[in-house]
Amino acid sequence: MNENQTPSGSLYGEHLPEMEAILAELTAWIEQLRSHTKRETGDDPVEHVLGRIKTEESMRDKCRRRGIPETTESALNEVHDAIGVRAVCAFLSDVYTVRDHVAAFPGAEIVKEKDYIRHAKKNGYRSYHMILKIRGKYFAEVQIRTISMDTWAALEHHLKYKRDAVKNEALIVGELKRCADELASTDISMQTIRDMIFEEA
Ligand code: 0O2
Repeated sequence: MNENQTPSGSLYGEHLPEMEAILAELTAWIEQLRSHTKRETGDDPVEHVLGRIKTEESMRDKCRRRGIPETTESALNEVHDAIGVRAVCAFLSDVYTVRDHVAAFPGAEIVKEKDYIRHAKKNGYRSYHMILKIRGKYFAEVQIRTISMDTWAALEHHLKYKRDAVKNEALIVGELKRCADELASTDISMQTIRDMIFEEA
């Protein structure tokens, strides 16, 4: 998900301005949590937030992969990540703090939630995913994860596109899984240390 990607717009048609407004509001909502928490505790629960409207090309690709027509109806109602936000946090507990805050986004209903942190995918992928329906009309996907999960997902994503060109795919897949599990274990240790430091004496 690249920041500031601008779609050419024809698939989204007249809906694009409202989608962009929702994206800006959702991002601002998370920024509000950051400034509030920083004021209250001195800590920032989020390292960075990225938001994008899925490019037209990427939306058409996704429709083709899913065997659905490349129409506004598909882009708005069948595919649920035309509006996408990713929040990256330092600590596991922050992921769930952000989750609760996003769940309270005005006008949003949670239509799907997947905790790939407590239930990691077989390849080692970890992240918290939410699909929101906003103002009863527009879907948005929010991904919330730690820095290490984010780094891992970016590396694994390259494999998806290079699969035919890489040698030793099985070795790479195995090593990625090992790294994912080690990173998950480190995330838990870091959280434990943080909790101990902030424990009331
Ligand atoms: P793209 O090209 O990124 O837009 P579902 O129908 O809900 O069961 P779906 O739609 O795949 O399954 O949703 P899921 O599993 O919540 O995944 C949504 C997005 O999370 C993916 O987008 C990826 O961006 C990311 N993601 C999920 N699994 C993996 C993974 O194993 N590795 C990495 N690097 N990212 C992952 P898409 O749909 O792939 O499309």
